[in-house]
Amino acid sequence: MQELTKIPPGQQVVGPNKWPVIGERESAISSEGSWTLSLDGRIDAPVTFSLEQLQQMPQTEMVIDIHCVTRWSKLDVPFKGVSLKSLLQQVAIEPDAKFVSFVSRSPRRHSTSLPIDVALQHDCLIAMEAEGKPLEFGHGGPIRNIVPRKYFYKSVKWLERIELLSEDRLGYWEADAGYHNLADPWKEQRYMASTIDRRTAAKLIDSKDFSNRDLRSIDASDRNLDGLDASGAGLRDASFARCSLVGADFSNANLSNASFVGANLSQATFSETDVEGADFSGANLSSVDLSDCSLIGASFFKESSDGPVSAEIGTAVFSISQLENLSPSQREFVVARAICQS
Ligand SMILES: Nc1nc2c(c(=O)[nH]1)N[C@H]1C(S)=C(S)[C@@H](COP(=O)(O)O)O[C@H]1N2
Ligand SMILES: [Mo]
Repeated sequence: MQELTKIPPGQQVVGPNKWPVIGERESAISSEGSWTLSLDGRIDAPVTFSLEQLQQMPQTEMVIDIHCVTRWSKLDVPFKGVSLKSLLQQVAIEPDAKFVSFVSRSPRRHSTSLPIDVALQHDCLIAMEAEGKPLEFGHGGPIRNIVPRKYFYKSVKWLERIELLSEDRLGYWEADAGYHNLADPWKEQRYMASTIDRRTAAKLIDSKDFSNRDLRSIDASDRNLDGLDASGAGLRDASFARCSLVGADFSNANLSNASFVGANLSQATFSETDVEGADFSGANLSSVDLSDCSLIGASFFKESSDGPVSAEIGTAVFSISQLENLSPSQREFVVARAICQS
């Protein structure tokens, strides 16, 4: 029972020794040259530390639960590094500094931000080790920040700059994908409110054309949307609950965290579609090919108070390698029923 209380609502625990890589990939990041970490912005005299200097500072160990917004969690992961607090104690912060932005050494200058007091309350760790080993490059090594008790998008990989700001500057996922700036997994603060008003949403739903539009968090539930064109659409957090979507085209769409609960998706197209964290419980997936979709954190059944709600997946196609990224119980469900290709 105690383990259950560690899992925030809507999250599932990954299999043992599994740690998915999310967002930017190591292949896009340069590991050339030495790694440094700068503290600048609203600071009297900016400083730059080398990796070796950081390694020689007093190290803090911390065990945290990782909760990704795409609904996977990895519990009890030990990290080691320098506390943000101890780094900030080494510089003279200007009185108007209120926010801290963690900036990544990556092509898109990935970043995320927190109010300074929140960052300190949450015991942010500038981590250089995970699970007793130097942090792997794929997981943001040699230096990443770790923010306990927030969704994991607040924990920037390949950290090279800590910038103090007088006003907040939204991070990459927050500005680009509408991720919630507060990111509390216990309150399910996954996305900001939808940006589309009801009238625009209703018009688009009538036209059955969502192609290449950004319609994050749209509520399209309980509709007949047979033949919908949603190719290339941004549909994170969208609700298609109980819709009829026969033959709909979702190719190249982003359906991260979308709800298809009880929807009829027979013969819909999911080609290179991102369905991370999407909920297909109770959906009809007859003849649907999900073999090249990103499935991290997706679910195909859930237990409800009225018993299990299962997707119909007898004729759906999955690829074995993608199934690795489901939680163990979801994977078992799919493997026992669907067509699984290597
Ligand atoms: N530089 C950088 N940091 C990032 C991201 C990213 O795309 N780029 N993605 C964030 C998200 S959404 C998550 S869930 C975690 C994933 O970390 P992991 O790949 O080590 O699991 O990194 C976070 N930090
Ligand atoms: Mo994430």
